[in-house]
Amino acid sequence: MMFEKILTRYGFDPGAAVLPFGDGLINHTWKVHTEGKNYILQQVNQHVFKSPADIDQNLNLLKNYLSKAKPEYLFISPIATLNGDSLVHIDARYYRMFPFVEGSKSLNALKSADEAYEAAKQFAKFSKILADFEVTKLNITIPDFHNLSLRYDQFTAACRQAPADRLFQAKDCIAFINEQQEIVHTYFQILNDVNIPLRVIHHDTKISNVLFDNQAKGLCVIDLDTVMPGYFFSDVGDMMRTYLCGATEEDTDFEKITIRKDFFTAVYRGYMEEMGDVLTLQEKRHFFNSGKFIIYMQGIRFLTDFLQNDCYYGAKYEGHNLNRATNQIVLLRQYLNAEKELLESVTIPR
Ligand code: GN1
Ligand code: MG
Repeated sequence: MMFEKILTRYGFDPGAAVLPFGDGLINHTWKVHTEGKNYILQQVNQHVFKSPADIDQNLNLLKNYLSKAKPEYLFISPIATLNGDSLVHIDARYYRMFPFVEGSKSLNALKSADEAYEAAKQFAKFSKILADFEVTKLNITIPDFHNLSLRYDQFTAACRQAPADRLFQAKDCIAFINEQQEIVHTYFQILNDVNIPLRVIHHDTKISNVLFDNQAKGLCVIDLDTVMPGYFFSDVGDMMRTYLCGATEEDTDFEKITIRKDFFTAVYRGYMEEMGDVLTLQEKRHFFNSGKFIIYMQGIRFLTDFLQNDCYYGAKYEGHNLNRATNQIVLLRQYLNAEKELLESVTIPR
C-alpha cells in the first residue's frame, strides 16, 4: 500500500493511522497519527506544481536562512526521511511530511475582525522577516501564478474555445470581466513602477493557511508551496478576497456576500504593524487596489476553468466553477462599491 511505503521511509510504524485532513483544493493532505507524535502528510499536485523539487529547495533555503536570522520564528518545513530526504518520490508521486504543531488550530472561516488582524500580521511578519533574504534565490514554483494580464489573456482564449453551452451559461460573468478590464491596465502600471519591488510573498493567504494558538493568537503561516518572488498586492489582495466577506468562495447564496468594514481595518492594521516600515509609499498607496487585482483574478480563474471544463479546480457538481466565479464577481462589485467607505476608515499615505 502507498501509505505503508511512505511511512516506512520515515521509519514510522507502517500501520499508523492516516486520515484525510483539511480542505485545500490542490494538494492531497492527511494527518498521520503515530505513537506520541502526529504529522501532516502531503502529496504534491504535479499537474499544478511541475517541479516538486523546486518547492523542496525553496523550503530548505528559507529554513536555513531563518534558522540563523530568526531562530525564534516557527517555520514549519518538511522533516527528513531515514535517508535524509525532505521530499519522497514513490510510484511517480511526490510526498512530504510536516510535523503537526500540537495545540495549534486552523480556521475555515473568520468570525471576528481580531482573527483577520492576527492573520494579516502573520502574513506580513513572514514577508518582513524575509525582507533581507535575496528573493531571486527562490525558485518560481508556478510561473506567472499571479500574472493578471496573462490570466486575462488565458480567459479570452478560453472564451474562444469554450463549448457553446458553457459559453452561454457564463455570458453575464464574461460581460462583467470584460467591463472591468481597466483593472488589468492599473496592474500593468504598477508592475512598471520601480517602487513596487519583488518580495518573498506567500501567494495563498486564505485563513486556513494560518495556525492559531489556543489563545486565538496567530502562530505562523503554512502551505508554503506558492512562496516565491512576488508583489505585496498578492497577499494583501488575497486577504481582501477571503477575509472581508462572511460568506466563502463556495457560497451560492450571493445575497450573503457583503463587505465587513471592520475586517478591512483589521487587515490594514495587522499588515501595517509588521510591514509598515518595509513597504514603500507607492505600495501603501495601492493597498486598496490589491483587493481589486486579486478578487478580479480569482473570478477570472474560476470562470476560465468553467470554460475549460473544470480541468484545474475540478467540480463537485455541475456549474461549480461558474458559481465560484459568480461569487467572486459579486464580491468584486461589493468591494468596488465600498471603496470610498473603506478608504475613509484607514489612513493611507498620499
Ligand atoms: C487554491 O489549494 P488551495 O485551496 O490552498 C489555489 C489558490 C486559489 C485557491 C482558491 C496553487 O489554493 O491560488 O486562490 O485555490 N492554489 C493554486 O480557493 O492554484
Ligand atoms: Mg493552498
